[in-house]
Amino acid sequence: LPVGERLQRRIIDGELKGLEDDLDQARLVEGMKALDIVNDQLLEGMKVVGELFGKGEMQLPFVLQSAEVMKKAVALLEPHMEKIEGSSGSKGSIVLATVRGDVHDIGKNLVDIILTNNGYTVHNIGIKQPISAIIEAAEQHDADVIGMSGLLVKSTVVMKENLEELSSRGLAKRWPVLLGGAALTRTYVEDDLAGMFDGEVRYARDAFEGLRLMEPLVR
Ligand code: B1M
Repeated sequence: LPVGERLQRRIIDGELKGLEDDLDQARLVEGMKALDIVNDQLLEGMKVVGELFGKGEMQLPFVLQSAEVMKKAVALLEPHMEKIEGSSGSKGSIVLATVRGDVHDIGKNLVDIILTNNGYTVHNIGIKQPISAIIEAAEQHDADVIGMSGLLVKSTVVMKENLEELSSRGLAKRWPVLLGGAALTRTYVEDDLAGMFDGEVRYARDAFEGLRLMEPLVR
């Protein structure tokens, strides 16, 4: 198999052994960029895992193994990702969390890496975070933006409740909110949620859209 397909296969099979060699080959021999490896190969593999799991053709412990390979691969690639060199100071800051009840953090951590490498300060407070903890962190760090991630359909409801909580505490105008995660849709965020929230809420389909949105959101 070509190395790209081999990497996809590793994610699907949860196969760690030889991962580093394949990543080196992809980068150094095939000349693939670290971020392209993530987007074009690793995430493609993860998509298949999600489909298999959704159809009941893959059991949870194997999904977990796939997630481990994904995490390891991202960690190995991270030092090779393009960074903005010599940018003095931070372009702004964000508190990043996976919402209450949700453990999925691969996407959130990818957002962390992309934003950090591009000059933003990221306070990544982890998974299963209630809105009270998110607000506390945003206050403590005087963050410019609140970022919430969640992959479960349930999490889209939690995000709505979180926005309501920000509103009821009079904090809706204090932080613009960036939302991302597979169960969200642009219409849900930009029509439904934006319609009920008296602050600013934006949807990012992927980490790069998150990066592009940071500049207008940091004020
Ligand atoms: Co779970 N899981 N999972 N899972 N899992 C999904 C989400 C699911 C769609 C799979 C399926 O059924 N096909 C399904 C949800 C169904 C639903 O809600 N309708 C599901 C389920 C059901 C569950 C459990 C309930 C299973 C169970 O226990 N029976 C359970 C949930 C536990 C909980 O949260 N309370 C569970 C557990 C797990 C594992 C622990 C095994 C593992 C997670 C490991 C980890 O994250 N540490 C896992 C995995 C790996 C997946 C799939 C297969 C892959 C997710 C992933 O990492 N994708 C997933 C299927 C799928 O998504 N297709 C699935 C790669 C990642 C880079 O993408 O996070 O979407 P993603 O991030 C993207 C964008 O969304 C965006 O940027 C990233 C790309 O650039 N983005 C942001 C994300 N956050 C952002 C924030 C931003 C901006 C952009 O700004 C703030």
